[in-house]
Amino acid sequence: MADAGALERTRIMGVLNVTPDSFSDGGRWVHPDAAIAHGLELRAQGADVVDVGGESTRPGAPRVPLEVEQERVLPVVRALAQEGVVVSVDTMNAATARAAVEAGASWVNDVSGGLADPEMGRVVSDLGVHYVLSHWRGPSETMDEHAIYEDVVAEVRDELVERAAAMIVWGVDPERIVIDPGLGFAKRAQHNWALLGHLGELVALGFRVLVGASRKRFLGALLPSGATLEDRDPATAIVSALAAREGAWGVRVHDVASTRAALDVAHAWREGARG
Ligand code: PMM
Repeated sequence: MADAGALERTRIMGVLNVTPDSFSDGGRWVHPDAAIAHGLELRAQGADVVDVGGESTRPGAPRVPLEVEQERVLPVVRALAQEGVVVSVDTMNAATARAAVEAGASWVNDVSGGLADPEMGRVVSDLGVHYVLSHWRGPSETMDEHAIYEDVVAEVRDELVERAAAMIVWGVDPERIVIDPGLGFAKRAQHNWALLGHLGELVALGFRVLVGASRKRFLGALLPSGATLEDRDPATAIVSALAAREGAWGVRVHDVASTRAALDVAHAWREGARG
């Protein structure tokens, strides 16, 4: 069969939360040296981008002052970028996005899709960086109240398109936008599964799509009671493989090694289908 060119590999964004209270890894990487070492480990395991966050978004989490967020993330962003790691900053704050890019980040991952800070569009456009825009309906403190949908797939799709259009009006290059269904953000388990089951409808919009299912509660609900957060990693890896099959551009995960293996299988499988 004629070679149609190499298949694109699904990218891995490794999670590095420099917070005392993230649901999945809170407290483990608060010290900058530990965070930097873990960021390097994520890259060694196969992360294409390391996503550094200083504000927990677990349900009910309070907002963190800007200075605290920046004290947490900037030294880690700077050190990892100096080591040649491709760094993303996970922030809803335009000032933190700007400071992190000045420290070497080349991605801004904004779970609020530009809704939390009206300056975000201007800053991302100015900086010319890649921008992950997630579906969001309000801060973590109150997001569960907004998990009300008649047709979750259509509503999330339309709200993402609206936010992407707003970013493009600010001057953000559409090629630099990655959309994300924001699993768990104002969504119950059935909403997350509907969005995953219809992921192709987001991919069909033409933007790159990122999926962040890693270790989330809706995966834990499939496991026996007493299962730990790490016990959710095999389910996360399977989501990664299935998301790749649906055409996702990338996945955001805590355990890079298991997702790397799952994506390698998915890639070989797709190559096999072309032979
Ligand atoms: N989820 C969390 C944080 N940041 N960013 C993106 N783009 N997508 C997500 O689903 C997402 C995110 C939730 O918290 P975690 O950092 O502990 O996974």
